[in-house]
Amino acid sequence: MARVLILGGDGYLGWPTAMDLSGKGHQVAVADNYLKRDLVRRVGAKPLIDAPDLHQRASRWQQIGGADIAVFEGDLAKWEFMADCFKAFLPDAIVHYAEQPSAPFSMMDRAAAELTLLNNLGVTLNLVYCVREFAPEAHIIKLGTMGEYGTPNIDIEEGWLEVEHNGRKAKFLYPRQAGSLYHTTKVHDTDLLWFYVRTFGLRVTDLMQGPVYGYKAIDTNDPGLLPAFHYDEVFGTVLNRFIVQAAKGVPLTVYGAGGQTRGYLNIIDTLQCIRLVVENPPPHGELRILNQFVDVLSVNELADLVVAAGRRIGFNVEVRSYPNPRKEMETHYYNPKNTGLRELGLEPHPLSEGVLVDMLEFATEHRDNIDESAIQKNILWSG
Ligand code: USQ
Repeated sequence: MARVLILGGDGYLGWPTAMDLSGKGHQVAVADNYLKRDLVRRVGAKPLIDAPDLHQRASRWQQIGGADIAVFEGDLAKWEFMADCFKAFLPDAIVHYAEQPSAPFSMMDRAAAELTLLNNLGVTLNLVYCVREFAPEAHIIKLGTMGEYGTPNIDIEEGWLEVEHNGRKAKFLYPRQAGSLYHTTKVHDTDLLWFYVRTFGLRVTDLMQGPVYGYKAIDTNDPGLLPAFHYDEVFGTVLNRFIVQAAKGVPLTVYGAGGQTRGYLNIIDTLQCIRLVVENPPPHGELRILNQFVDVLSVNELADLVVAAGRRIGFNVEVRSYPNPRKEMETHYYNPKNTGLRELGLEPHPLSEGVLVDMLEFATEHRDNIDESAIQKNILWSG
């Protein structure tokens, strides 16, 4: 059993990861400064249901029989705070979610771009040095994104590409061309980690994750333990947004032609992937890159699935094409590999009508909380 420190433990994925690992017998600590809550407020949005703070959630977890989850509140971009967390907890593994996670937020204006760049890279650099100074055996598990690769016109490999040039061969990081400043900071993270793996001999897993959907990560109906579920334009991922739009009776917001294709996964599978990676660390001096998604779908296909699931429960879901606020290819080749996590033992939960109906029922139950004005604010990539 490992001592796992979760950076960004308050987020949509951070808190569920904490409960899941704790429930499986690992000793868990979470660290966060509630930056995302603050940014969500700043853009005039809120989650579908309010999430209690980390101390409250950790004590609810204990009340339902969970083990102690240690809570550190503070800014991980500040060296002293992260160093104190490490000295107090001495982790065997660190799951790094502590980044500004929204592509639209990073494209809002100069100040948002600066916050995204400085926070995301600052936390990653502090993490590298904390591991070197206080926990040199520890395994860094970094959440990257499939968006690092962009949408190239060739197959997407798992992190690396063999190149043959003028009769000689070498292996490089797969070429990256991100589509937002947020995604670009993830590219920078990967470069930074690869540099320090080569230089300090760290052991790192960099997970290229696609957009996540779902509201229920572990088997509890306690609303205080559910993930913070966002549906606004800035912090909601596309399928979670479509579900809330369908529950509210507003048309689904398909951007442009809707042929944009990504690799999606249920939050349940995110937790499974993290657990498998925690329990199977790579050797020192290795940067292991794994593509973390289950279903490859276009935005149009997602919308069609939500329409069909809605019909099953008597909803008449409308779909509308909006002028695309982003700069991205709207029809493109997309063939990413994802064998690494299956080899580690991932048992995927593909997207099904049953899952969509369950999500629609959840959103409908909280329909009165849906703020229609947060759904579409039109943050233009071009400024
Ligand atoms: N989209 C729509 N309508 C909407 C919202 C999105 O058509 O109302 C489209 C977008 O244009 C895009 C696709 O759906 O083509 C996915 O958008 P998204 O907002 O679900 O995903 P993205 O902005 O790429 O970011 C999300 C998470 C981020 C994570 C990333 C994985 O916010 O933290 O890294 O998914 S990935 O997309 O693979 O890079």
